[in-house]
Amino acid sequence: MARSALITGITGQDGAYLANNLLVKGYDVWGVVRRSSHFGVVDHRLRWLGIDRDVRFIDGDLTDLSSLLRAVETAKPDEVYNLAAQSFVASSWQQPVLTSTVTGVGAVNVLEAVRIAQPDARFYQASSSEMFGLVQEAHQNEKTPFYPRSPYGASKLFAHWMTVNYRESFGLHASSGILFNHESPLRGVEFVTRKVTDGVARIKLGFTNELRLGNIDAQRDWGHARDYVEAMWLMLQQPEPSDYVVATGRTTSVRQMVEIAFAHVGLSPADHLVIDPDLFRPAEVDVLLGDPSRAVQALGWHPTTSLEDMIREMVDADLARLS
Ligand code: NDP
Ligand code: GDR
Repeated sequence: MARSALITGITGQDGAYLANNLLVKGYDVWGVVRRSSHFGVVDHRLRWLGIDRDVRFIDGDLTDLSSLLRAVETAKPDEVYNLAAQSFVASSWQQPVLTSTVTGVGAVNVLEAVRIAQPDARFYQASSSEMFGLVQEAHQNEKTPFYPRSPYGASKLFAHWMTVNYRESFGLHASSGILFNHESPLRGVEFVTRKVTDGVARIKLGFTNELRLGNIDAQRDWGHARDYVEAMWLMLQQPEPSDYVVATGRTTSVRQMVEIAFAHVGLSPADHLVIDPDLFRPAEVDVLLGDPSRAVQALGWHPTTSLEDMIREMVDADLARLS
């Protein structure tokens, strides 16, 4: 019998790539979707990958434990991936209570649903490098102390520790992937890489002449979402649950990433880039650089896509979409 997986956040970037990955592996894939996402408004990512008809949807919301219990009872999943979140760091200062409720407490609702209705299921929590925040070590690994710098980071840290707690208290096979930034043509346009590739494509096609950004000195360890969802799956195939850092081991400034995107279409940022102080955050995570050694050694995982290739792929996808 085919194994089954339940994904929260299936309409997001990672949810779409993970669903695709699991379908290729032969899983029955179920997705929790918010009522507001229905009627083709948000499942465009699944359609882009050509899998919108291969996934079974269940109405639910991370803030509603009863809907999550029903989802778990219906799907009877072997694996549960909790990817749903208010995931945009900048918005988390404007909506701190919502972010805490969905990104933090929401994860506990999913853990509770699994514990009550399907305690043998394996559980994945989407933890984040934002938990490291104010970084005190050059490379961040599983032993690096946490110091979140936003309501989002603090909410993810709560969810992370609750995942560890459920593993140790109830014996759940609950793993947490501390994933560094990962992008793709399916990335939300509010995040900086996609904002840049979409903006560069618009400038190239003559729709606009400027691109407004905030702090371009921030540095991130950027990988491709397609590679990172494979790491999620690998974690749940291990006999013992654990926590893993998933990263490329290379950090690049926003400024350098912008240059790669403009160069791909033969333009220069100097002619189009505007720094907008309103886009700076109340507190910044200046530099992130992950050490994925444990994931490489224990999971046999490694990143396959360079930042340059990924940004070019994203610019080309945005040019095609806008044309
Ligand atoms: P997205 O923002 O693209 O997707 C978020 C998903 O969560 C969407 O499907 C959204 O549904 C869903 N969602 C939001 N609120 C609720 C709610 N109340 N109930 C149910 N579903 C909800 O995120 P990504 O795909 O980029 O990231 C996936 C996860 O990994 C997130 O938890 C994110 O915080 C985390 N993460 C991401 C990283 C990255 O670089 N991408 C790095 C580290 C961690 P809807 O379509 O209805 O809005
Ligand atoms: P991040 O991603 O906050 O790291 O969280 P984002 O792409 O939003 O920002 C990255 C860096 O770019 C700087 N920046 C800008 N960011 C945005 N969005 N828009 C701008 O105009 C802009 N100008 C400069 C930011 O200040 C920041 O330093 C992502 C999310 O996917 C989280 O859910 C996830 O947990 C982390 O990655 C790891």
